[in-house]
Amino acid sequence: GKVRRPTNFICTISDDRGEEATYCGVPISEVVEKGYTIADVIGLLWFKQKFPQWASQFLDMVIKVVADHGPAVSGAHNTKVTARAGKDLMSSIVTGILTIGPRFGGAIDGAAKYFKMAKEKGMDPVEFVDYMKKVEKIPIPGIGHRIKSTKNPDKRVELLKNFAKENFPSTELLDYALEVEKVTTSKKENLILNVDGTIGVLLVDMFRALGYSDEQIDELINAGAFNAFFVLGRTIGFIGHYLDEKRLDMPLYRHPTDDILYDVKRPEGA
Ligand code: Q5B
Repeated sequence: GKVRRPTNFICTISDDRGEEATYCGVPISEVVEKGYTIADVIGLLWFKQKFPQWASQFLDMVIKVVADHGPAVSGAHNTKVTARAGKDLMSSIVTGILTIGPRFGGAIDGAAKYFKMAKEKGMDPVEFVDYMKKVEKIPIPGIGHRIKSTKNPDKRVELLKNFAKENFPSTELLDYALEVEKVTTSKKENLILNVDGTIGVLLVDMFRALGYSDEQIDELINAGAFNAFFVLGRTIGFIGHYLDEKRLDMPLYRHPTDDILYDVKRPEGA
């Protein structure tokens, strides 16, 4: 009889063998004809499900609000400098993407992980802040901002919070994070629940409401699935900054030497 040869790859998200490709079983023409949004496509290809409207609208909002935050942030800066060195689109935007991490844009997974852990362990907000300082010895992911503060609130955070309050079945982890924010902002006004933190805790609330177990949510966080929203969204901005540099035909960038503290000492004997 026929013997099935073991395959090298397994794919559970899309199929290109028929007349047209499908996203998790949904033909692309249906995706277009039925007006699926980008968030709906993400639902099919990242999470293998069709999100309810409230979740899809939330994810659309996440992508919109993280798409760009000006030229001064690490990723946009790198993209601009690389473009000005004459490099192509892909080379320029990857230098931006590679800056996304625990301090910049990539604190979403960390925020989800630590706030979720603290809530599950029943830590009160003061205890959590103390724990992060003394045990983990890291800044709380999702807390703090260079320019946003209680006096200069982040409009993006307000939009996300308001949407969740009006549309999510529950905002349990957001509510907890806001209690933590009260503790941190009492120490320093820029230690707000930032855009990464807000997205992180709200994604936990969203996936819980969609029926995911705690273990399944942890798996998503560990796989980097929450930071993926920032990577995807901010790439829109990086491409914009790359095209801006090309349009403006900007020359090679050289950093002004008066903005560098040169502290070079000749070693003894050299
Ligand atoms: N302190 C964001 O720091 C920043 C603390 C803290 C407890 C904290 C810092 C941080 C966690 C990572 C995070 C996402 C580096 C930020 C983003 C997207 C963006 C970016 C944009 C966009 C800012 C001064 C004092 C020290 C620290 C204490 C600071 N953070 N304590 N938990 N989390 N946050 N990143 O202001 O006693 O003086 O030694 O790492 O969530 O990336 O627009 O720019 O859309 O592009 O430079 O919005 O908060 O302050 O690090 O010098 O600390 O505050 O221990 O205390 P700063 P630092 P002390 S959103």
